[in-house]
Amino acid sequence: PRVLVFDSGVGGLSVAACIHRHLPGLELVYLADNAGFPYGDKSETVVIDRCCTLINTALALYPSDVIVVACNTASTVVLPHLRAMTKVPVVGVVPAIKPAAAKTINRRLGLLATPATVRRPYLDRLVEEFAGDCRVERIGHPGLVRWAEDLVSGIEVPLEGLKEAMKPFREADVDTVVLGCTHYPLLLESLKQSLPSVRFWVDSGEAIARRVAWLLDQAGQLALAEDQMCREGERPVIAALFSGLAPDGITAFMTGLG
Ligand code: DGN
Repeated sequence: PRVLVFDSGVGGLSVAACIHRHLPGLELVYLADNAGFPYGDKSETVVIDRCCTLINTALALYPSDVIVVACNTASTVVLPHLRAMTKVPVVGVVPAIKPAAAKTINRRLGLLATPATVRRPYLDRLVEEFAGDCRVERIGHPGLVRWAEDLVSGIEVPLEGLKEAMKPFREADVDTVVLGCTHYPLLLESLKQSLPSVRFWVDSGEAIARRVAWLLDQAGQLALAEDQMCREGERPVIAALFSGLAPDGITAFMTGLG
């Protein structure tokens, strides 16, 4: 079985890694809209258009059994549109407020996401439904995704800048932080240094991997996806597609998008 993992950039790799740990027999196709990065400052219409067009093109090249929108910012708006576009099951990612509310001891949560995710009404509903009696301090930071992208290119995270950005969490004395953007698990070591008093860091990777497993089980493909042996020595990511590049065969990725 094959799963298409989509994000605006490298953040979805944190999710792909989780899926691979759970389901080593899966083929993964990774699709990054690097020409459209970042999504945190784009309008809903632009994000919806780009996601649908790119995912449609990728599906034509690599028919997949499940689509994972490994981007919180996109998931807040695009899921109904994708589900109307294709019969392939779509898994979205939402900030893990419910598991965080189950962990926190002092009932103070920090929610770290992109500016777009933080201001969407969708997030208010999540907080209302799942945060219970917790106080939720939100940070919608415009720079963190860039720092995560840079880190993957070998550029160090500016620790002082990160400490400064995390000030509202220190002031609110949060003991649990929800990583509400798939880029942020890539920054975990630096985040821990900038907020040493935080006890729990919660992201959505495990929940997504479980959901993918459940969908494959429904389709009778779980045993194959879990198979440790069949792909030993093979690379799980069989293709990485970038909207800003046009290698042979995926020229369509550039058309009107790059
Ligand atoms: N990885 C995306 C998310 O989870 O929101 C980041 C989106 C972006 O491009 N800013």
